[in-house]
Amino acid sequence: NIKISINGQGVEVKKDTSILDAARQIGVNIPTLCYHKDLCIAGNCRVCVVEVAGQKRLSPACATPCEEGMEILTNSVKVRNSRKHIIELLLSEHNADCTRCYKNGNCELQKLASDYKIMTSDFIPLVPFKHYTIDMFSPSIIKDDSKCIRCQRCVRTCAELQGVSALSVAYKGDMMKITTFFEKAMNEVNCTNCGQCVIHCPTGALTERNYIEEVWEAITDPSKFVVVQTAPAVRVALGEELGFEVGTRITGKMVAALKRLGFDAVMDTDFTADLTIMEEGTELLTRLKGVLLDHDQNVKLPMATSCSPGWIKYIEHMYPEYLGNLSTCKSPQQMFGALAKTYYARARRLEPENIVSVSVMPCTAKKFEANRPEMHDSGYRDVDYVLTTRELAIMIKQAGIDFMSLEDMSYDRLMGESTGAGVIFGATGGVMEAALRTAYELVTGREVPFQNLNILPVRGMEGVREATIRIDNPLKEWAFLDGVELKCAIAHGLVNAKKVMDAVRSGEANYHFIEVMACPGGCLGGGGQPIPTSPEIRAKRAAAIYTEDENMPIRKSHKNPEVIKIYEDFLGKPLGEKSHHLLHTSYTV
Ligand code: HC0
Repeated sequence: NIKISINGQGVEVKKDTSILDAARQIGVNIPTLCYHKDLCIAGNCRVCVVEVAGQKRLSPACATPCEEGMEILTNSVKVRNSRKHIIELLLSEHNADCTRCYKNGNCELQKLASDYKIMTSDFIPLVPFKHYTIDMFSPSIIKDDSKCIRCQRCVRTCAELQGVSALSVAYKGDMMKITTFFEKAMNEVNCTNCGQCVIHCPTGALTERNYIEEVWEAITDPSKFVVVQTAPAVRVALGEELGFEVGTRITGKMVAALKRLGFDAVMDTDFTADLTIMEEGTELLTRLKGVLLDHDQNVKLPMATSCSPGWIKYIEHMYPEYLGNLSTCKSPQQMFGALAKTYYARARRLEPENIVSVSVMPCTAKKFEANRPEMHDSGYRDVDYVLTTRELAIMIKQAGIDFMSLEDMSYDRLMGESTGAGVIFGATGGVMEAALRTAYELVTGREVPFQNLNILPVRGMEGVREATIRIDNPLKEWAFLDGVELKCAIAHGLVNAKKVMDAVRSGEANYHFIEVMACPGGCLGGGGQPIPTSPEIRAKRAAAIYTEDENMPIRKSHKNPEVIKIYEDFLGKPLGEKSHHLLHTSYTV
């Protein structure tokens, strides 16, 4: 440990602690812009400058390690003047039309300008004299260069967390900009639509493409029957936008709010998550049979999960030769959409063309997924509009609903019943855990004891995790699996997916089953979730998901009564003809 002083207060810190972290340790907040806990240090915005005794120049607190005896001032006149100048300079290049900005109220630059009471404009505003691009071609993300402060958080996010590098820095000096390959539109490059850039952008330069008005219109149209589904990870994050502590579960209040908003039926993506387990689990067993028993060269292993649309886009761009390894299952969102306009329509005697299918997702890539040409198997567009968690919070606020005081309500029936297995889809490793709970029982005919339902090796926040499950004494039908060690891998954040896929490609890894979620932490850290994000926030949301699972009366997908019913009444059996038509697809580049 070393001793330093901050604003005259002595503090002991570990060697190499940054001045920024040392100050936070004693409750002194130094403002930042380019700094983000998820990312490497850039030190380029200079907003966090501090004065260190004996040094002529100010030092960036995020990029300066503490040294023994350092005397630091975080709020001297010199620091304040410099910081104000930097904010003014940033504002002179920023389209500060705040009242008309989508990020109004949740913009870090706006907050800084407010905290430092920037009332003057000593610098010539550049915005009126420059040509800026506003890219609105993507169904998921809007990129508005007039709001960009060139902090490069998005560039680092796309490279470091996702290994995609769709965004990069081009040109120099005042021409410098954040752009794509050959300055193409976001939907023409290798962007996966994950939206991690959106939740790491401090301003309104990157935002989700929102469909709030379209959904309001559908709700108020008396000829439309509007169904809404909510993804597993929304219930542990929506509360953050509406006054609750991070990690609060608000499932019942969310359902009540959706009913108040005027949706005709409020249902649960977790139901189709359970259905996915039935379909994907059966597909895995069929593939294992094809390889291990029939030695069929055309059957591909490892099988990879296919529910994260950012991951699908990534594999299409980066590993197209492995497209055949993706499970043919559509994501639960899309299964839900296809069933809403077929199974549900038939049961409720509704005309499918009058059904508007809305989903609330923690994800911006789900907007892209719903827009894919493959997703019309109901005969219509399966999911009409995708709202993020943030968009739902906006609608709740617009409707004047006092969210805190809402009484809990339950999902509507038919496609609203779910299990703990469906809930944990929202956390990295959750699909794997849910699949293992069901596959073990189907293959062995033995029940997983309640105390063994938490499959801990697949949980956690390590970027890549591996687990081996040995199968002993299976039922006769699965005798070829006796003694087989099922090798599984889990990756979250596309940079980690790359590690797994490179190991598969080089032959270094011989997995049977891989789960990939495009976003750090899985969907709970999705690009449509409340801002800010950080490792601590994601850990709290994950804990809430596992608590939700433990509180569910049924925790295995194959025990979901509505899943059993849909096979009896409509689908027949997993991988049957109807399932094949409605619930499965294949992707081509
Ligand atoms: Fe997910 Fe999903 S779990 S991708 O992370 O599988 O977005 O929450 O809705 O579809 O169920 C996101 C979350 C979903 C889907 C489910 C899967």
